Amino acid sequence: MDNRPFTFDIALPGGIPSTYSNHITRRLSSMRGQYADEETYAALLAGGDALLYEVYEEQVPEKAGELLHGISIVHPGKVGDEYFMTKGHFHAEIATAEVYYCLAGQGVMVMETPEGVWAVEELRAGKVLYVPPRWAHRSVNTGSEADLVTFFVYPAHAGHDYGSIEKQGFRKLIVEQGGRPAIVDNPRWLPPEQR
Ligand code: S6P
Ligand code: ZN
Repeated sequence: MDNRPFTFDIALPGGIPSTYSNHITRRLSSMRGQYADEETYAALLAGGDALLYEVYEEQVPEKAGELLHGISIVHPGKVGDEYFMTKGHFHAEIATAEVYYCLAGQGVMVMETPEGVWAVEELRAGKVLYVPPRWAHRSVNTGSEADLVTFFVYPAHAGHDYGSIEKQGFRKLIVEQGGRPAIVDNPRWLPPEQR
């Protein structure tokens, strides 16, 4: 691709970009081992491979200096009492940050460092979230009907490291309790010195 400036539109209050070169879809089957309620996960999967989230990206060269950006859409739903969410990752180049801007919906970003320091921040339309270098991040849709739509931008050489999150998940889970989202401990999570 050439390196001329380019523009694109995203219909507000949160839609699909008018142009994009990459569309990533993630279904229930790609989240094996990620939801705490494994029985409900297996039962849901037996009934069909639901589409959990989608990413629309405009591709740029994946090298330092470039910025990758696009739209992430997490659909509403739950596995047991745990809300639909992204897999979550560290950046492979761990010292790279990311900015999210929430365009529509309700949710949270679950984050943690390799040392196990954690944070959960609310996402709602209009909210900007800065994910600092070294913080793994996962978007969770806590809405009952609407998509959670965010615009993201991060260094194009950052890459994705899914490994440690796939093994044991994040330290905190986001579950529905009494009709509201709650932050609870992940029983599978171990501190770094016990892994
Ligand atoms: C990339 C950025 C987002 C996520 C997307 C899907 O650094 O954080 O584009 O890739 O939200 O999440 P995941 O964890 O499946 O890549
Ligand atoms: Zn990221």
